[in-house]
Amino acid sequence: MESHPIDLAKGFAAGLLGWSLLAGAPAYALDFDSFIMPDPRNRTLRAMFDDAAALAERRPDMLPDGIVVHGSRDIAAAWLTGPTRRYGHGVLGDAVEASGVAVDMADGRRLALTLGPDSVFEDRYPRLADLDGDGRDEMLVVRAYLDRGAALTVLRVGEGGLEIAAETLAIGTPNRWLNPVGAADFDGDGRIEVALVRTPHIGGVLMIYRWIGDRLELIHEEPGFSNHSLGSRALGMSAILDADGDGLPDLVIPDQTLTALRVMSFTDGTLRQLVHIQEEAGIDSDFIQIDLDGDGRADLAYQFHGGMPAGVIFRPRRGSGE
Ligand SMILES: [Ca+2]
Ligand SMILES: [Ca+2]
Ligand SMILES: [Ca+2]
Ligand SMILES: [Ca+2]
Repeated sequence: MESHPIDLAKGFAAGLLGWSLLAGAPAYALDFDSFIMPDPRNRTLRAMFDDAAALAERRPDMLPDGIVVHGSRDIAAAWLTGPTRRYGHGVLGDAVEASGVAVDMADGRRLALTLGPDSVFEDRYPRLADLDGDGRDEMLVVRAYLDRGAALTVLRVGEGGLEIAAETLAIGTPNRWLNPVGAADFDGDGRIEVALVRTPHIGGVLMIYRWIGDRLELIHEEPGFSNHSLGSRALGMSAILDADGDGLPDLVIPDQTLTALRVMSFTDGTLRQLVHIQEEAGIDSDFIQIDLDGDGRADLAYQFHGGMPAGVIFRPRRGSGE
């Protein structure tokens, strides 16, 4: 606690809850504390939620509100390029979207890909992830077709440069969007799954996919989620972390009201809610993974509308499920 930048001693804890898995499953329990941060002026917190530093890093022909992401594998940096107004949807704060993506490779090459006129990247940044375990990064980017709405696209570095490797089916209707949650091996079978929320503003559905050939194949879907507030530039309103301590990554995603968190596991082809955390106001920021109680495991911080910071500390307890 002493080494922690946030003074939790003044915070108040609420919502302590025990939970046990169904009979026959390994017994893990998940407790949590959810609390308002004691001091909204806390500099460390403010710095975490302020994306001014991220926005200050620019590249040629970059999307105005785009962010440069940095990788540690073969892709050193990636960003969206070619601002265009050809898709007048504007759910991310303006109607300027990207028509391309560029990367700086670790070996010094700069590669780029430009979409045709029938689609844009309706996103702020590519997400780097090694989806097939070959040690090289792929990129997940939201692509919106002018005539059929959004799809999630996997880009990779091929022999001839950047290429589109796989894609979900598009939603099917113009001006329908999706927001990625991320990629992880949720069920521990050694293959990476990809999660997103389809139409987060109008009845969000959590969709889980696997990359098979040139497709992202849908393997599970469940309604009752949202991870974006209409018009907001915050796209990271969700998290992937091991909340219950069973060694498998879980999904933390707000419900449709954006006033509660749903902590979900996805194992054996089944999505289970580990816990539901009702908050005191609407959440309106990226989720920041930070170890709030100093136990070496990630917790979450976020902000309510108006900027009040809040947090959730996860407290997994092995073997206490019965
Ligand atoms: Ca890869
Ligand atoms: Ca898996
Ligand atoms: Ca877990
Ligand atoms: Ca912790």
